Amino acid sequence: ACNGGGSVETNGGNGTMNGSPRKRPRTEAHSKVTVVLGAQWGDEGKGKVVDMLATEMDVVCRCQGGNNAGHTVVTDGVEYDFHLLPSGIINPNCKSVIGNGVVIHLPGLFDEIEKNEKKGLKNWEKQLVISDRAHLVFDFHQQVDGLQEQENNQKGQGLGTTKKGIGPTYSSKATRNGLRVGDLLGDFAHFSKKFEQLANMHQRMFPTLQVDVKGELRKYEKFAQKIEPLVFDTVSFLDKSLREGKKVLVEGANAAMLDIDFGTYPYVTSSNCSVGGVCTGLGIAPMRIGEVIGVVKAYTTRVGDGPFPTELKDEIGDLMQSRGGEIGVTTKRKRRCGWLDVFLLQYTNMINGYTALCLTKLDILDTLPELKLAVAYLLKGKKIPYFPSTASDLAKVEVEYITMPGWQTSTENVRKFSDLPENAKNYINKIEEILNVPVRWIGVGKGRESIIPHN
Ligand code: 2SA
Ligand code: GDP
Ligand code: MG
Repeated sequence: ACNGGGSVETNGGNGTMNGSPRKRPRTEAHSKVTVVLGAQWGDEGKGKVVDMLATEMDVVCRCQGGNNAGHTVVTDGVEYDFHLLPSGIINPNCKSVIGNGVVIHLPGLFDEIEKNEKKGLKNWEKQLVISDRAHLVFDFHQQVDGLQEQENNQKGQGLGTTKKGIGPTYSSKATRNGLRVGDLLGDFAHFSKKFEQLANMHQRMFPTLQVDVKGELRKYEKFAQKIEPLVFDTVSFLDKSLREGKKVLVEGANAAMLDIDFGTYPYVTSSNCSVGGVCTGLGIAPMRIGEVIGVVKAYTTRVGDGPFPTELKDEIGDLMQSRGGEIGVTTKRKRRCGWLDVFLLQYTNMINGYTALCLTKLDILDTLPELKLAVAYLLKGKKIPYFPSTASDLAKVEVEYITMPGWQTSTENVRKFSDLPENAKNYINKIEEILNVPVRWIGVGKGRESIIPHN
């Protein structure tokens, strides 16, 4: 599938260096990649936005995270939840790439496929492409995730992970003893030896951990056969696709505030969920990134532990939680809710450079008489010109809000921006104005059809 060469050509004697023709890079009509990223703490509705855009795409890719993610897509009345599968998979014309930056739990992947086949997913074998460089999540990584959480909880320091083995697998990757898809498809004796060593290492760290090495290896021998036809070098696959002018979409998982570097460390996931993760998680050069669409929920939610300055622990927070159906797609935990934090969005915009925003779940705010937008943080009574880097500072900030009147009218059936209530338009315009980024779409319901374009 590789089309590596051919990027330079002799430029017909135009300019010579030491008498020999100078070589100039050929300017090719490469397409640019469109990126969809979570701008808050996740669950902004990325799945819905990806599904909407996928109808015009040739390739949809995941670049980081694993089956901790839960992306909901509702089409023709059917609700799908995707965890490892890119949300483009239900679009029959799209190739779906799981890139090198993703961590894959193969039992979870096949369960997910089976579950979605029952809902009508077809022909996934023809669409799914898996990177040979992606790391494998083993059951023991998931068990270790649970044991670490248990230990941390005893110290009152739990992170509230999804227990999907994400942290332990990225740890194995960073300590260079992880196993990749390519290792599974290579010499199985070598894979078996490395697997046993990795399992033993974790058993030394967690003496209560039980691993049936032989049983696991028997399962993985079967998985190797099952995935073999799906595995490719996705770097050259994507390079070729872009050179051919194909439309490529990248679906970010988790979100900027869960980014291992820029999020609310240590209450973060273990990958780069901001724009840099697109380049490293797929092998895509920065110059190939075009649109970066930030998905913003019209209020803020967070699932898991960690500071949350605009959190509402009152009846308004409860209303957002229940009207918004704010329950984790992977773990079924209740999501914490609060006012929209525009100061936080300014920070994630610095990192991701959004070219446009999609503001989702506006309909959830329909009943509120007034709304607040967080516009600044104060520490020791002074406004701070940066986003705090430590969880302890973030837990201490005082939030400055502006208050806006609500619209108290249903927006569920609105399909044109001009038909939105004036106060809803004002709310959207205020967000655009502070961030200086256009809100290109507004979500007023779960389905593909309930997105209002705003040009
Ligand atoms: P992990 O499991 O190591 O990645 O957990 C670390 C933190 O990252 C948070 N996290 C998430 N936050 C929002 N949505 C996620 N996906 C699921 C969903 C979550 C669920 O779509 O609802 O079902 O609970 C997700 N995945 C990870 C996590 O809560 C920790 O705070
Ligand atoms: P993701 O992780 O960013 O893909 O988001 P999730 O799927 O975890 O959570 C978003 C939830 O909100 C899902 O249940 C969606 O079906 C739902 N949703 C998305 N957009 C809208 C919207 O505009 N209005 C309403 N009411 N629900 C929405
Ligand atoms: Mg989600």
